[in-house]
Amino acid sequence: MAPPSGAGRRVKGCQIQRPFIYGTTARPFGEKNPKPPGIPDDHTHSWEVFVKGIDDTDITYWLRRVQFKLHESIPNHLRSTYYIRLLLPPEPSKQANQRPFSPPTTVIDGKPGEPFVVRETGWGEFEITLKLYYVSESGEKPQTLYHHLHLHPYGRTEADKEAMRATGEVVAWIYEEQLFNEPYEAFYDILTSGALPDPARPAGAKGKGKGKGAKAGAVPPGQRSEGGVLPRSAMIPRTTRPNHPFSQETEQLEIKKLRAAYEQASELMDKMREEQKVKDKRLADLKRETAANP
Ligand code: SLL
Repeated sequence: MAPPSGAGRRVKGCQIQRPFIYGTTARPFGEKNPKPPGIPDDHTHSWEVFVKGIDDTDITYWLRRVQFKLHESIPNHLRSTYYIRLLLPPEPSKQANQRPFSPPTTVIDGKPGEPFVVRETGWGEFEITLKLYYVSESGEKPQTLYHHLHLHPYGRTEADKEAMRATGEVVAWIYEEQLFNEPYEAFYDILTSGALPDPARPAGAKGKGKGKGAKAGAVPPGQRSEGGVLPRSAMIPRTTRPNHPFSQETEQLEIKKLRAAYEQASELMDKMREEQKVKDKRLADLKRETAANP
């Protein structure tokens, strides 16, 4: 792809990685999730599909827009979500008992870190196509991801499904890492402009966080947030917290599981090798016997 104007050269031998999450969350309509007026009778669930930063950190400095392609049975099935911080005119008032209008393009106006999201209701599962558009400085072509919308509890075992059912939510989230290979210099500068304090959290109070003057939740510039993640960094949180399942802790658990599986496979292979040896010996004995007694 031609370099964006003014992007300059690429930073050779450099690879920058940024974690993010995408996926769907679905909730059946019922007592805990009452069906709003105007929603068609055959709709059984409310659901959302999203792309967001790990630990809800802002990713709009590298991701500009997400286009969600939904099932064609859904009105305006192509949805585009921009994240631009500007003031929007107030929403037109909704008429009672009418299906809410779903605009094809949404400009999110919220605090940094809010997800690129589409919220919908429906009755069926299908595959969603997510097209990620990067900031122009990156010179990157859009990337397409596919994600199955799960409305019904799933898992390898009945117990897994039951555990998911008990939460009242069907969560299908994927942890992903975006790699930027040899980024253009201008983009490299954006990516590495320094881990910034989260603007949503007030900067560090005087008195080094001690005493009455310390504001609750204050994060001095350049220091880690509670989850251990600095905006504009490649960090993942240290520990798992509610609604933040991807962390160093999860990673360690996965590594442990992989190690255990590897050891189990190695043991099985050793056992099979031993069995093979016995069989080879038996075969050689039989051949010898046959040769001796033709
Ligand atoms: C299925 N192959 O049969 C899938 C199709 C389509 C889901 C699922 C429509 C919602 C609306 C809706 O839920 N479509 O009317 O907006 O399961």
